[in-house]
This record gives sequence, C-alpha cells and structure tokens, in this order.
Amino acid sequence: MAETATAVTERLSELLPAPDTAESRVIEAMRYSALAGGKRLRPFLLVHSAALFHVSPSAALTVAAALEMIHTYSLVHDDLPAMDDDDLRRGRPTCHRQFDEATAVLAGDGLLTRAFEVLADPVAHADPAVRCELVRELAEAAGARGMVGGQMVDLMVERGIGDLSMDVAAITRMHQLKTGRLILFACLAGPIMGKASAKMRACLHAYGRDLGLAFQIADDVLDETGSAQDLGKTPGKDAASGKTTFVTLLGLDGARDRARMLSDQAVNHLDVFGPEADMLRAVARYVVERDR
Ligand code: GRG
Repeated sequence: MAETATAVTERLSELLPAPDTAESRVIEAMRYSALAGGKRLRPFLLVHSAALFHVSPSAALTVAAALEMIHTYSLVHDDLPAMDDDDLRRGRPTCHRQFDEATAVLAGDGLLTRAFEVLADPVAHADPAVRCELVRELAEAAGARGMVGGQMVDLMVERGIGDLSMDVAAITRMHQLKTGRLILFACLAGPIMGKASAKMRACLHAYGRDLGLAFQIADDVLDETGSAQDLGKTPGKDAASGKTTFVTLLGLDGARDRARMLSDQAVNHLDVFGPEADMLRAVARYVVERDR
C-alpha cells in the first residue's frame, strides 16, 4: 500500500501543478489536501484490479489519482462547519482551518472538476468509449445517486430532518452510497479499462460491494474503540454524538463479526482469479484488521 500511496501522490502532484498566477491560492489549497497522505485505499484497489486485466500501470495510476481527487474533495467538504465541522484531517488542520471556509469550498469544487478533466484526457485511456464509461461511472458513484445522496441521508438522520429511522438495512444502504460507491468504482475501473467480460466485472462488483461495507463497519468499530491512530480523525466522535452506527445496532462484537464475514465473502468473489488477485485478497483482510 505504501508503494501505491507514494506513486499516486506523485501523480497527483503532476496533475495539480502549482501555477504562479492570481488564482494559485485555490490550487495551493487543493494540493494541501490532496497531497496530505491518507491510506490511499481506493487507488490501491484500482491499481490492483486494473493489473488483473493487464491495463497499463501508468493509465491506472492516472485514473486512481482522479478518483482520489474526488475522495479528497468529499473529505474537504465533509469537514466544513456546515457539515461535520472538523479541525483535523489526516493529521493536519482541515482545509478550511488552514486556509478559510470559502477557499475550502472552492478547493473541493476544483478537485471535483479536475478529476473529470483528467478522466476525459487520452492519458487516462486511448479509447474514447472507455473514457466515456469511466466518466459516467464515476459521476454516478460520486453524485446524488451515490456518495452525495448517502451524505444527504446521513445529515438528515443526524439533524432529525425527515424523521428517518435507521435500522441495519437503512444504515447499510446509506453507507453503500456514502462510502461504498467510490470503493466500488475503484474495483470496477480496472475491468472497464481492460474491457473485461461481464462475468469478470460481476466478480469485482461483488468484491467491491462487500469490501466497501466491511470498510465502513470497521470504521465504526475503530471510532467506538477509540483506537484510530490516524491523528486526522477525532476518535470517538460518532460514538460520543449518540449517532446510530453499526456498533450501536449490532454491538461491538456483532459489528466486528459482520465486518469479518463481509471481508471473507469479498475474498470468495475472487475465486475466478488465481494468485494474481492475492493483493486484493490481502487488502480485504487489512480493511477489517487495520488500526487507522
Ligand atoms: C461532502 C459530498 C460529501 C461527501 C462526504 C465520504 C464522505 C462523504 C465523508 C467522510 C466521512 C467519514 C469520515 C466517513 C467514514 C469513512 C471514511 C470515508 C473515511 C475516510 O476515508 P479513508 O479512511 O481516509 O479512506 P484516508 O484519509 O485514508 O483517505
């Protein structure tokens, strides 16, 4: 993961050059958040699922960087006072604390739009039909039928808008949209770029779906146990807020069991692949055993 993280950070730096112009402040803010680190889980999934289909590693890294721009924008906006109002992210002051609120809104907007500009460029893929499919898939994953929609439901629940009640099915759907859809895109971009068969795509789809949910449940467990070592998080914030999480619904052991079960299930979907999918098998275990 460290190797992919370094490579994607370098690619992000190349794709977000800092100009010496009046508007450079917004690009500085985009670079501040995008180059700050993080686990780079989504790029790892994308690069390794693309490798299964012999996609050019450089093209996969470019698409992974575009996806990480979207992920970073979502974190920058999620941290704003109007949303989660967080002071720390990835061990550093959040974008709006380091710069200011308006700049953080613009930095998120800049990252969101730059991601699609990158995907539409021939460096992402030589075939325009593939580029078009990547753009469409990522737009759906990130938009109101995906991450943005999940964030809306999360905010409605937190603020008592619409009187939504959260049982396991409802919280599962919310997280499948909010965090699951970008993780799913990470697993589908490789087969799209490699023009894989419908059967292979379906296997990675099922893997990505189960892995995304396992990741979120593990996140709830980490928040509850306060063992998140990433200084960028505020451990226990969700647990302390009285928010419904997988842990409040299933209990700590129940949530841990559910995450492990989903991770095993994700690995089972990779049975059609040989040892070349071992990195994806290993990351499924990491997702539920990580400490940050
Ligand atoms: C503002 C449109 C909009 C969406 C925000 C994903 C999201 C939607 C907000 C993040 C809230 C959050 C902290 C959710 C918990 C799970 C999660 C996505 C954590 C952050 O992802 P990691 O752990 O972060 O992959 P790093 O820093 O490692 O990239």
